[in-house]
Amino acid sequence: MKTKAAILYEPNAPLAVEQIELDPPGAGEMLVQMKATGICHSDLHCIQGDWPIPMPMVLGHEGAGVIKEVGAGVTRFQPGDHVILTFLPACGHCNWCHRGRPNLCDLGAQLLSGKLPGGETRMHTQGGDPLNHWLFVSTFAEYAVVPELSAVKVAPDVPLEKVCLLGCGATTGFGAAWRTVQVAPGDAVVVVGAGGLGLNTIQACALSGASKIIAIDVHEEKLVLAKKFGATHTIQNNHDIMGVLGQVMELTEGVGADYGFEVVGEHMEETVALAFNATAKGGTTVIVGVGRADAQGIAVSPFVLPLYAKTVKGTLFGNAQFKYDLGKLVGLYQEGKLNLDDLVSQELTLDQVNQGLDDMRAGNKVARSVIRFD
Ligand code: CXF
Ligand code: ZN
Repeated sequence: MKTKAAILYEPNAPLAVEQIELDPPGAGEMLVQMKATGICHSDLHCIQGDWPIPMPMVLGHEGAGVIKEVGAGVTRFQPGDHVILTFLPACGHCNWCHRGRPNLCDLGAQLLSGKLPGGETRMHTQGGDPLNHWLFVSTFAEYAVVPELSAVKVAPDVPLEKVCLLGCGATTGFGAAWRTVQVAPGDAVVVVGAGGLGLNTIQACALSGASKIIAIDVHEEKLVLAKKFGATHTIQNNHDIMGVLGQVMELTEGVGADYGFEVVGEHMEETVALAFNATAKGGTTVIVGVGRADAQGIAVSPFVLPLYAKTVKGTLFGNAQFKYDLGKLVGLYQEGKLNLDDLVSQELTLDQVNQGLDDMRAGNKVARSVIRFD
């Protein structure tokens, strides 16, 4: 069949929105009609040439839609089911899935390959050249062929244009506070970066009863949003690291935060240093943002770490138990306890995808842009 998709042909080029050819789903795969997809910073990393990915590639990985067709052997889904697509699959039977670490599923090793888990490509240009898949889901397209392992079913009344954010950013942000560490009532936290991920870490900390939630961002507009999501204090990062840290210390009676979250993923030398140095002795720094493949962070100091008994943790998809957590997060959204609505700064069409990417590059304009397909 033919479908419209946004293709990255070369680094730093605008995405080309074109008609492509889509093959029918193979074994274990499904054809999904996309209803909505968020634009995530990781799509921008691909465009900037930050990661080793094959091109041309159809980007997008924070989608939700309706199943139109299932391939051989798919029994857990049927046409008509509404699904959120997750940027990671979980096979359920590898070592990591068995150990309760689905975010580390062995299939992840193929995520950047441009192929589906079976090693095949279902997308082609009109001329018949293969197009690479992004994270198995390539959601910047009206229709996509995806592995069933990348889908989580939701009830038909759940607004897909909001819960699509749970396919990557929102769950990552929540998982950082709830699954990677367990923020507890009365804790003090610092969140460096109040964008599409950081706002979710902030609201998860607020829901956990953290008493001080200090949001740090370079953009004033983001700090206003941070307050809306539960930040108790905000600090504008003017790149005077010592000055910013001084303010954190003042707000925490000279102690620092129990948890310091880095949720930026760009210019990480500064933001990682901020999150780490804002963390109190005995506390934990959580690196949520993913930088360039060659990004340098801070030194793992065998003096500072033991002397202050600090822990530094990385987290992928928030270390979420995502097949379970997505249902819970959808439930919290439906109960009005989880704010996804204010994360969506604007809705766009697929033809406007480059505008959405530009707005993300600007840094101060949007938390999330969501592309809607109807
Ligand atoms: C990223 C994490 C690093 C690999 C590519 C996807 N997560 C989502 O945005
Ligand atoms: Zn993402």
